[in-house]
Amino acid sequence: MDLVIENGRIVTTGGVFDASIGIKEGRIEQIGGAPAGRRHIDARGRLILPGGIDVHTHLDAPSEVGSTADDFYSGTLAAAFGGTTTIVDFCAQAKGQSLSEALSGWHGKAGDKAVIDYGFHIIITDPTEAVLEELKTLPDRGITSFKLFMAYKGSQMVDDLTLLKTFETAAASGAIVMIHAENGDAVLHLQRKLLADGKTEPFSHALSRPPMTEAEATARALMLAEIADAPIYIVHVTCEEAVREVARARKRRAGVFAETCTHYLYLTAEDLRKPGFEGAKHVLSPALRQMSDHKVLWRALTNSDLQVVSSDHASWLFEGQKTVGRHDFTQIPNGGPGIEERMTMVYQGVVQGEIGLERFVEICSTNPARIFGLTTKGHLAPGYDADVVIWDPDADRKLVQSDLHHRSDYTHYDGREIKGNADIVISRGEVIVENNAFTGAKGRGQFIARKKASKLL
Ligand code: DUC
Ligand code: ZN
Ligand code: ZN
Repeated sequence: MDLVIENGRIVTTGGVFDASIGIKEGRIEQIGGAPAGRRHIDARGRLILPGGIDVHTHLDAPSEVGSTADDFYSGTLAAAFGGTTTIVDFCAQAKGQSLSEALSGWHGKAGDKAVIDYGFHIIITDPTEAVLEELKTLPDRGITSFKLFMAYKGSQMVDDLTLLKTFETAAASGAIVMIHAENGDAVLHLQRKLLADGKTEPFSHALSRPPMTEAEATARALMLAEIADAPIYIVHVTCEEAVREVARARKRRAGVFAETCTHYLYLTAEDLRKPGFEGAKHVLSPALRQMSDHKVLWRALTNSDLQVVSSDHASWLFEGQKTVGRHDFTQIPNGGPGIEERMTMVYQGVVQGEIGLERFVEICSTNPARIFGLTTKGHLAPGYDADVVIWDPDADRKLVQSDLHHRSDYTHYDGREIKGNADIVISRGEVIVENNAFTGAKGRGQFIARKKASKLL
């Protein structure tokens, strides 16, 4: 073997057990027994997890206030330190661009920078007939998921007919459609009323996007997908009202999936009231909700109404990007960092008794791999990529901005006392994080052409 991990406690969706892992040529060769190898890592007292898979990131994403702070180097570096070994990033089509042009742009951003493996979803912002035709060719190129927005009227928002046509194309070509579910008309109407009343501060963001704007769009998207008999994945579910719609749809049919994001498990709308305009750091869409929703989300993650936790890492700087909206909350770029914090913060759910260890790896790694066609990732078994995290379950530490590796100028969780740490991170058999240092190389990450959804669901 090239590498042997011994004395650790392996965590998979199927159970927790003590065994050695033998790794050869980037893959898991053997689990159990006493393999011999060129290097042995003693994982005594630590957990061995499949590397985290974050299927919702926005690296090097352009906007009117400039690009996100993290490119594919800093973003994937931060991911690795947090125990994530694969991301699926959103490649965003610019208006007038073909999907091929958009994708070659994203390949260019990632190719010589990513330190972990990556795939792309495509965000369709300009759904012309030609683009919808081109969409059919993407699954054969390893792009097996398409994202549409039901919000942001006048820019990315698409109408119901586009939703329906895209669902049909996805179903026929082996892709899954990811939906940002908020009623864009209702949000725009509420934004205008709030601004007319002089309510310009960050808290108005939550008032302009109440839970029903999310629940209505969620229900509509789920039913349109059902009409087209297509698989669907609702991104960033935040609240009880939307979870209820997902749960109802999952009872009706297969192929319905949904995620929440780390911040919706810990932050509330009250965070938008922070003084000094700091509430803008937490302007995320959909908006932050109430403490009671945290419980609902944890419960949904436990009973499988929700299957994934993603970071939705969109690292707009506070200084110079978020502050553009100082006098108008609608101008604050939506999103925040979290790629490095995700695994640790979800692990706090294990510490607090919200979820078990098996469920932790399932929602952070195994399920995202299964839903998005990463067939060699997300599990620890012979034949799988040796993407492995040696996790110290007992590490006590404080999560602070200065320790993180992202280029964002803040973290949502600054100062929180936490437990657990990704001690050693291994990507395709190579140790890339050890002793709190990066030991890999810039650009070592590989593009993963994902398998078609129809083969998996
Ligand atoms: N949707 C996302 O998925 N990320 C950031 C902002 C948004 O609206
Ligand atoms: Zn979104
Ligand atoms: Zn996002």
